[in-house]
Amino acid sequence: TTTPPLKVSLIGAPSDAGASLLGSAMGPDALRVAQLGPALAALGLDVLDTGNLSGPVNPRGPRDPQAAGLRNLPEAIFWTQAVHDAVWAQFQAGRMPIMLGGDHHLAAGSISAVARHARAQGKKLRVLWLDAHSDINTPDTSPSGNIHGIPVANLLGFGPHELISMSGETPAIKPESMRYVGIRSVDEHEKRMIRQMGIQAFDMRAIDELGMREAMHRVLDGLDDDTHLHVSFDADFLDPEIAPGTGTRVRGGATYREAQLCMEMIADTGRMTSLDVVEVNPALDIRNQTAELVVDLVESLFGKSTLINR
Ligand code: HAR
Ligand code: MN
Ligand code: MN
Ligand code: MN
Repeated sequence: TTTPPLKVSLIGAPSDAGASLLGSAMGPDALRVAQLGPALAALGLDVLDTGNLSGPVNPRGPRDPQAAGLRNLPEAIFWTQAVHDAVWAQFQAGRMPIMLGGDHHLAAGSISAVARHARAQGKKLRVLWLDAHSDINTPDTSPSGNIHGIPVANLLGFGPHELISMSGETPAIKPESMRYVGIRSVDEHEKRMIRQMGIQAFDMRAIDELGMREAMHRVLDGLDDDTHLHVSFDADFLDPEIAPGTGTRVRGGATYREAQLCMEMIADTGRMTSLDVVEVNPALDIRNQTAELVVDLVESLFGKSTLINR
């Protein structure tokens, strides 16, 4: 007997409204140029590219006192809702959503839909946040006013009402669902928030000390048939030497081999049910190498491996 192919849907979300440096809005197309769809199809997946959502451009707004000091809040609200709706629609169609950003503010939309889906199925949720940053500022604590620095707080129920209520009035996720991997640029207020909420974090120091293998073993511990696994992959998780095409580079990120092992261990669980790929910025890249690297890693996330054929 043959198992039917996994059905995945690419959802382009070309918005950089959450960032100060423009260009991640071209991320979905950079990933298409790097052959994301064909690469996944070659692994045997049924791939549907739903194209790009449309919405407002980044108006490069100032910090707005009416929006608790955030920039571009109306645009971020529009995009977050659009992404929520598109991700929800793909779940309804029985397909696995892959959201292509765009900057990371969009994950408040994708993951709120994932949480709604998990809740509707009576399942638990685990979110892996692969990033240099913890993205858990609140409007009050954000040093920049950039909304890509706040989506984790939004998902936990902190922030402007429109960014926290897509999936209902209760917070989309609980702190115990979250796992950080690779963080190394965390603001003081964010550290306090992570500690207060008891969020499990494997920062780069933990990865240095434990190795990626043991870190991922712990991150993936306790997943079962009743758990939805979402991966939110920010390109700046990777070391900037190998992934220069992203807006907020932080030295000391995951090496190529560390990132491969991380992806392979997630694939081995067979439990990933949704994915974000964000912060690829071709305007800052050299010959699309960052998108190409990200595609290579996403292939590993879906089980491409050196020796074992599925
Ligand atoms: N922590 C900083 C801020 O809130 C920088 C956030 C940068 N965020 C991203 N996403 N690139 O991970 O402004
Ligand atoms: Mn991020
Ligand atoms: Mn980041
Ligand atoms: Mn390849």
